[in-house]
Amino acid sequence: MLDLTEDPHRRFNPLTGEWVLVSPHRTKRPWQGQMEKPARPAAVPHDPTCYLCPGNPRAGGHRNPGYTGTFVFDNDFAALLPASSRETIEDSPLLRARGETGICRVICFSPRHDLTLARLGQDALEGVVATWIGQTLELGARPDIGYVQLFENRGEMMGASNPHPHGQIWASSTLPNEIARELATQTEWFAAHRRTLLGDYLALELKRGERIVCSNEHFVTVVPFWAVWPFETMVIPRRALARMPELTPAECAALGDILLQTVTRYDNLFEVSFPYSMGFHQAPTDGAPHPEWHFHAHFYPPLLRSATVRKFMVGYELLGMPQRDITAEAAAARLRELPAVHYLDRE
Ligand code: H2U
Ligand code: ZN
Repeated sequence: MLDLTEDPHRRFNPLTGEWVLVSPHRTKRPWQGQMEKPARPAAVPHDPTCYLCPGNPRAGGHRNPGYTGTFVFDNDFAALLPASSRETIEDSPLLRARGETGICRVICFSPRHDLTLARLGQDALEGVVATWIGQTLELGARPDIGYVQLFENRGEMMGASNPHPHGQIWASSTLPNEIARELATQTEWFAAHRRTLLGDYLALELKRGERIVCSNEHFVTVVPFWAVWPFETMVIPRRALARMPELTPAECAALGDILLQTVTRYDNLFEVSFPYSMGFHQAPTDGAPHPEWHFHAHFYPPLLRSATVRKFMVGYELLGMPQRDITAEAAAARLRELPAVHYLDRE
């Protein structure tokens, strides 16, 4: 009998169509490799050398206004440009290239240099949600934008360049790989069942409970059955909706709340500013309704067993397939049992 808590096995990710190798018996191996230095939140509310703080200069001669809520600007080092060539070059079927256009922006979540999403407070978080919605509407309405990716890189370990609370938007004319994959799998599921893939998945998770981290009236955070990163989670709305602007006011508030609950637990896990890449997956902004698409967020955090030992995607994972040691159920149980109050706000 296969024991998912002990025996090596594969788990299937129905959103990407890929498998992950799970090796639960390996969690006890010793670590003599690189140790990360634990991330501490910035100490000062305003840093005169920070290019995201209000009133400070940025690259390229721009200066930030004295903003008080969120602040969005065009990335001074944009990876995509709105007016570049969209030409196709296919001299050979083995040498194919296409020009890609788009718009990249930076969102400051708060004027406060020393805060993170976990400590912004509910009102400010709802302001961030409103900004994400506004940007999705504005960029998604453009005929040259087919998809709006909202994301946050947090912590040096994930490549964030600055501790000031901020996220990015990359809006592209074509669909990124992950979105193309999720579109295909969700379309296929909807065609077969007339319900969304993630709606059916969430119903299963709610029945079993073992991978649920936290929830509220409108959202649930789970460690997905097929998680690759040790403490990977997904935030899934109970109602199937395709894009962020379809959230009702009550759902917007609930999204702020579930993000707060989720990142607070992350920070409490090792009592550090927990690094991750997170982002929202919404339907393409092609004007179609996309009833198959179930809006959701992914959190991909790299930390493994302490604030100083991280997971690397190397070796077999690069050459074969992703692998994890701690099971999704064990990771969910640890996150679920953590206090809901941030460790820095505890007496
Ligand atoms: P990350 O911390 O996730 O790298 O995001 C910061 C972004 O800010 C990064 O994409 C941009 C970088 O290009 N940036 C500016 O647009 N202007 C600046 O003056 C510095 C950084
Ligand atoms: Zn700052």
